Amino acid sequence: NKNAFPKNFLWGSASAAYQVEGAWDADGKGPSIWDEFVKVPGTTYKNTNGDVAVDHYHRVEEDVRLMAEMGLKTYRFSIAWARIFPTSMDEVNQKGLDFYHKLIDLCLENNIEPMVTIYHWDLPLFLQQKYRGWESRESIADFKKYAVTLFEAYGNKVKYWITINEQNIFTRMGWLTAQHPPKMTGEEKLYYQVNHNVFLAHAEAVLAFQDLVPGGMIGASFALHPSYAIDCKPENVIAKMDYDDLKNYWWMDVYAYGRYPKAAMKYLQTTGVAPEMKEGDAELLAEAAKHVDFMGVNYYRSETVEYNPLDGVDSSGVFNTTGEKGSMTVPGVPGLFKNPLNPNLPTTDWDWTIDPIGIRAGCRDITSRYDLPIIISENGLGAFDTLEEDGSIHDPYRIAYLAEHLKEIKLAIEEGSEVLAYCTWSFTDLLSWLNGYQKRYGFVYVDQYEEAVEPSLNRYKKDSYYWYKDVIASNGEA
Ligand code: BGP
Repeated sequence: NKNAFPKNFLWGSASAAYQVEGAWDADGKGPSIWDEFVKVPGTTYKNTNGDVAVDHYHRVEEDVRLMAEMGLKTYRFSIAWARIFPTSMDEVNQKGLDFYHKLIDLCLENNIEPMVTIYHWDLPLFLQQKYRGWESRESIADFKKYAVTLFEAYGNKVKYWITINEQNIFTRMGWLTAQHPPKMTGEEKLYYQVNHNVFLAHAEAVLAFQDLVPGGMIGASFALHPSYAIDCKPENVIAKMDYDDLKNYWWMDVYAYGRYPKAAMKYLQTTGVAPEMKEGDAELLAEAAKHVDFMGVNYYRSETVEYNPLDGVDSSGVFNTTGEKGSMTVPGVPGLFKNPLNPNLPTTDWDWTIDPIGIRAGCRDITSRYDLPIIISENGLGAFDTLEEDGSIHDPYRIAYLAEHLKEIKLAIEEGSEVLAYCTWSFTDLLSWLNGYQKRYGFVYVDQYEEAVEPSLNRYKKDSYYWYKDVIASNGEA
């Protein structure tokens, strides 16, 4: 089992602009759809928002210093579109560009490979107001313009680029379950159309990238939920196939092959919600797919699949946003499948199944189906942490979660998967979109949570910080 991880393996950690930066209107930044969304009472846990977040915008030197001290090899972060284009696509905000120059330069000075996510959910509000954002095909050209601006600004410093983060999640929560902006429920037709538009935007960016960032690597990051049929009843095995086509391959096939899975498309055509494709769309998607360099995988949990009769549960499964175990409801698509909890696996306080083998199953499937390198762009455990009086945080549960997953990634590599990077979610604690600050993921504890009137925002290293430091130093052998 020695040296499964290649010598230049990118040991990393990830974040997203809205979840860490704060400074929501600093230096000319415009509002994003999230800045607006969180102001509506009841949308997030205890109405938490990212106005201050963990103030990464003002503490970027300190945060990168902590990364460097740990020996981190890559830092994945996202760029806030509304810092670059605050109020119109015709005017670039230089101060916004400067902030990311500073962050990127700090990383490079410390031998940390910057990995940029172009879109991690914080669409500029003016685009939502102008043409309803991703619902309009106008978003495609605007996203391309934004991406090209970034390639031109940072292309000579940044090698790794992720176009879109978890398209499957923000579209589902935005148009099916009303948990994200624009807060719509059951808008299936729009949901598929929005996805189609985002695929085209991704494709345009991938193609523009080819000339602007020679030698760079580009792909999309997807929230992968590898699945198991709940048992061997044939209808449950078919349900698993339906689940995979509609919930996994619908995205990965487009990124990797430039086409939608056939059975799923047939099904959507029968139910009348298939996306409308214009002439040239199929060619554009197929062309871009040839230039995708890796599959970005965010992995937290697997799903279990059971046949769901026509009068069964619908997809508006309610998420547990409080950390009260057992408050999640089962989601599903009537006539196809539902996703009960796996009776063989433990869950977190937020009812997320803990399944290290799932990450290996996912890598194996991606390798066999697409033969693409893999970047694990997120993996981590959201948990309650306790800051002790002496400033220590003992998080053996997080260490165990990450260690178990790394063990399986190692096996995946031995089975033939080419894994380039592993980014934990997250480096510092940060805002969990719907779950507030109490659901913590970081190696670094940040004193910031909903109850604190004036949180100090001080940083404290958790036990997991020292553990990951050893993992990196030993290239995964610790
Ligand atoms: C992913 C997102 C991240 C992050 C993570 C943890 O879906 O890409 O932005 O939030 O999940 O999720 P949560 O904060 O809901 O626990």
